[in-house]
Amino acid sequence: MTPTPAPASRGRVLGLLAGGALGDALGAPFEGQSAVAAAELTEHEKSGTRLTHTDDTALALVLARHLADRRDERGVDGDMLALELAQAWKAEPWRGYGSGAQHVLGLIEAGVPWSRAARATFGGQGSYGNGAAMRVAPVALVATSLHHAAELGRRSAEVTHAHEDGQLGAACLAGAAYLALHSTPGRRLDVARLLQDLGRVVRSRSWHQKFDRIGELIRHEVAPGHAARALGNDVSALGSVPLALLAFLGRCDEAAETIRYAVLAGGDTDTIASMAGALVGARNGAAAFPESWTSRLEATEQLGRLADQISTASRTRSSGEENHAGSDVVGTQRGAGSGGG
Ligand code: R7I
Ligand code: MG
Ligand code: MG
Repeated sequence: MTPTPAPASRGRVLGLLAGGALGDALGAPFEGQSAVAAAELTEHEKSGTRLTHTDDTALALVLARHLADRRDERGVDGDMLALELAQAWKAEPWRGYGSGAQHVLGLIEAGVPWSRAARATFGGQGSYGNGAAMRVAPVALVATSLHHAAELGRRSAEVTHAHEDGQLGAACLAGAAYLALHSTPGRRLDVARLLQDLGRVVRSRSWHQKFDRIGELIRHEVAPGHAARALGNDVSALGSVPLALLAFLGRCDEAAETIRYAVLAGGDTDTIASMAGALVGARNGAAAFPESWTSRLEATEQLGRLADQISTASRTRSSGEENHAGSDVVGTQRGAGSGGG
């Protein structure tokens, strides 16, 4: 059994949270644009305006707070989380929520159990959108193993995203955030190994095919537009989480460049850059981002308080803990083990 890793430093906890918020805010003006010109992004970076976040960060903050408040349980309470997500939407419905998400959260807010609400969209199959993946990274901060991270990711996802791919996207990003958080900055990241590890917790042929493609694209150092065409850059989980992984894995020690790459790939820019930003922030810490960005973040104070709360709790608890590894398998066995490609 893998021992529980040492708790992440406050800088890396904050890096994960702030990286997500930065990617979201820097990508937001371009969401839905098929391509983004470097000059447009530079202009937004230099504008000096406040970096306002969207639904991605609003809901990641809810999940982070949920985990921080329940630090003794180290888990997700589905009923409570569903309600907290719905309340955040109700308080700020203008943050750019997806149409399915608004419907599901509205039902939950009205008292419908999440298990029914999450199936009330898209012909009863539920959403395969990236809305569960975009908020999931904070689970890595309390997870005790890769499997635990993926399982917490899936459980945090199911309250709004009934579709398997919506849940696998969250499990995948949660697992990647866990591996990023416990990687050694400055030391070469073994991309093939990381993708293989993710393949063990995200057991689906279509996801394995994407992991194989990410490996190839990184070897060829492809440009953002090329990566978007090869992996997708849309609002589906399967069409966006892989691109966020690529943005991170291709330049995992360059915090700002990871976010820029994700935004320049176009499409669901706020979400893809947010997911990539959380990964690169988890590896390199908040100080790796330009001060000219972090000083303009809308949620700076909330993020700082959460980072304090989470890192203090994990330090206090760290010694002599058991490994809380969850289920070994996330998702169905459909195509599992094929290696895809
Ligand atoms: O998943 P979700 O919260 O979306 C997140 C996205 C991010 O880009 C945010 O920045 C925000 O802009 O929204 O919200 P959903 O509405 O569940 O899913 C997003 C979109 O994916 C939907 O509006 C649909 O267009 C599409 N979609 C589906 N289409 C057909 N069939 C999701 N699931 C389905 C489906 O099953
Ligand atoms: Mg958004
Ligand atoms: Mg988006």
